[in-house]
Amino acid sequence: MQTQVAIIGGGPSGLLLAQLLHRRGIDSIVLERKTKNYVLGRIRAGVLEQGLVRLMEEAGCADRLHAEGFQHDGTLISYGDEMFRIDFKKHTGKPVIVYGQTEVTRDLYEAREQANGLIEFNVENVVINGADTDNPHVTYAVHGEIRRIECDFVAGCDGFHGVSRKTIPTDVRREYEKVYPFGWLGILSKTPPVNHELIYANSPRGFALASMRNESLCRYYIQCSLDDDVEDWSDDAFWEEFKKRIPADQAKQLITGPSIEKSIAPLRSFVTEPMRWGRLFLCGDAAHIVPPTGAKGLNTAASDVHYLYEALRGYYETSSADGIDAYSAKALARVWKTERFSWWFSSLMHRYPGQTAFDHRIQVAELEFLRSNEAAQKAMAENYVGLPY
Ligand code: RFL
Ligand code: PHB
Repeated sequence: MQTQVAIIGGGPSGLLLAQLLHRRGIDSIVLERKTKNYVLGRIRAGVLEQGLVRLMEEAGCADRLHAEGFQHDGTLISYGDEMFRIDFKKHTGKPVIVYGQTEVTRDLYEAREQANGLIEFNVENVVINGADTDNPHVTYAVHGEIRRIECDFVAGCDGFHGVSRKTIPTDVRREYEKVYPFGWLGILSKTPPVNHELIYANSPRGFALASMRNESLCRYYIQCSLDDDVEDWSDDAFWEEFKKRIPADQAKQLITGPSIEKSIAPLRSFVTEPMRWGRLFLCGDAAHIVPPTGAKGLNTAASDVHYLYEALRGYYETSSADGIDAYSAKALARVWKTERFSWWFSSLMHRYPGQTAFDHRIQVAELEFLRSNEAAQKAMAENYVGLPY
């Protein structure tokens, strides 16, 4: 088979890139290791920056997002029973949109199907060959049959555990990592949100987050130990712990119900450099991970897709390699700023094992500064709604 861009990974990065390229007449094939239902079953991000909304519009996939997404003009931050609001609209003029990653992915799959875009599911043993030459090709197996794609470029959109990053030789690749000593236990439940805005809570018992998908579907998280087993957390135990971590007046109005999904995610900051090797480009979680505090993972994947889409358009529409040559540096400049924000917000909101009384007082002082200082609120709001690209 032959295509212009071979895309490894059918998550949101790969699908969005494929659909954007398609609208400009650039051909691609997406290779996905799992089934479509498996990909759609992963409950992940819930907060979209305007940049991602704009890309979904350009991809022709934003109708449902506009009809069903919720505009949030601010967020709530609590410590103990104190709570304050960061007003995004006032400080930046921009809101964020609450719309699940599952729905973004579903809309993109639908668009790819309507456009008869080729997505190969259940692929195994993907190997990227000749990425440092002018003629790369990708081989893979489906149901035991070996297949081969000749292409101009390879987009590595295959997440943290994919093959693309590992294709870049170790003497070229530099990795930066910070692993946090806790995880997030998350549940999804068919209950109305405790508040119409998200609550990020720093409590003496650890972090909690009240998020949502719509007016009858909630996504709540609590900081947990990395040794915890999800099977050991009953719904009742989750609700009891969650209530203790949000302000008492919020806990009083919390409506609980059975969970329809429950999982534990570890927290990590990770960046690989460079994000391009010859004709291979890394996008999204394949190149970097942020802890979920601040909702930046999917949104940072979207900014990579934007830079790569512009680079490939430049190549095919005006025969310019400038965008391609600048891709890694441009993407990384923004990635590191979102890494900093996610690390800062995580450090402010969680309890760390071994944290001293001094460390805690510093957290409270910083929260009180944020509560009372307009410049600090503006900096927080600018990062939360998304840095420009
Ligand atoms: P994905 O979604 O991991 O998709 C990669 C795809 O590649 C496939 N794959 C392969 N295919 C072929 N061959 C191989 N060898 C392959 N290896 C892997 C995989 O099956 C998969 O389908 O990466 P992508 O597209 O870059 O998207 C990134 C986002 O999924 C991720 O950044 C976010 O979910 C992170 N995240 C959040 N981001 C936000 O912007 N806002 C949020 O509110 C937010 N909340 C979250 C999150 C992530 C979480 N978890 C569980 C990690 C909340 C949580 C709990
Ligand atoms: C979510 O709704 O899953 C979510 C929202 C905000 C975050 C992280 C996750 O910071």
